Amino acid sequence: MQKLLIILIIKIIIFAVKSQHDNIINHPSIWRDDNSMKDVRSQLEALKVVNENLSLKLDIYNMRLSQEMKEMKGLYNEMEQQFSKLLDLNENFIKSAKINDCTSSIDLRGDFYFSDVDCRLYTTKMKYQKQLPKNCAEALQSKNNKSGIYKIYIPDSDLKPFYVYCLNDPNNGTAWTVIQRRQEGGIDFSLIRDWKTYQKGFGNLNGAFFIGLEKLNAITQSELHELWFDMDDFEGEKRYAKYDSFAIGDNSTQYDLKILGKYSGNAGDSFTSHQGMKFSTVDVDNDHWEDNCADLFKSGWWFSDCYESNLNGKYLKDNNSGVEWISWHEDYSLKNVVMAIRPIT
Ligand SMILES: [Ca+2]
Repeated sequence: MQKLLIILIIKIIIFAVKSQHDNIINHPSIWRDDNSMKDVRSQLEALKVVNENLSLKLDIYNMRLSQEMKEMKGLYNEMEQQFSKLLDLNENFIKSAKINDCTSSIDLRGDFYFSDVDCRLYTTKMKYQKQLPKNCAEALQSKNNKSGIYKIYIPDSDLKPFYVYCLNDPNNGTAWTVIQRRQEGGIDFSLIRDWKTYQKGFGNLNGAFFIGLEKLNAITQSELHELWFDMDDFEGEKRYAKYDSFAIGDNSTQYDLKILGKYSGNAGDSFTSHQGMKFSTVDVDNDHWEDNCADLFKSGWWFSDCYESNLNGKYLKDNNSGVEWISWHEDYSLKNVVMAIRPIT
């Protein structure tokens, strides 16, 4: 009986172990889960590799993009420069071709860098300038010969239209353009005397002023002019000097007194000795003296060594070297001076 019980227990144990084994072998979900995990892992690994490759490619694309952006920026800058040059060339071309209307300009210019709007603005400006008088003779003809300030435009010059004081001729002749005036009060010439200031001009057209060497050159180069000095002293006497031709050079020759014709008048000739001299200022010494005449006399003039006339000198009321015309008054500063020019008719 005891033996039989032992056999029964053993059989129960064998049955239990066998059942457990069959349970493991015959349960498919455990195997599938394990295989899925493996699949997921391998797919993850594959994705990692793909991701790394994509990241590498992205870096390469970014590098190329950055390089191309740099090149494009360089090209863009170069294009801007070329475009700016084209505009300048076009402006010069329009000027040199003397184009008067947009139709002819479009025919001549090519049509890719100068718009019709630009052309119309340009030609409108040119038409406006051409309507302006070219000198005081023309200006006063249209204003019943009334002296005063007028805007003029000198054709074919580089100067924009500018204002001048036009003076009616006392003998009913051609009007004069005043280029310099000295009188009591107004701007102090002795404080304003460097080269650039004399180039540009200074003072008040209704009072004391100097027209400026650039404008004086442009006017006297446009037509042959004559020159008139009209002067008063403090004793109430009036005298004049005239020269039948007058022109000065440009900046390249330091505005030299290039042309000066025959003298006439009652003040004496105190300007011919300056003929051929370059203009001098305190900062540009073109005179023939070992020191600087312009600095000594606080003036800008066609000094030689130093002067027979110095009408841009200091305004003084005593007998001294100031606004001076030696052939009339030596060591004497004049009260009023007008320098004026007009085209020779
Ligand atoms: Ca000198």
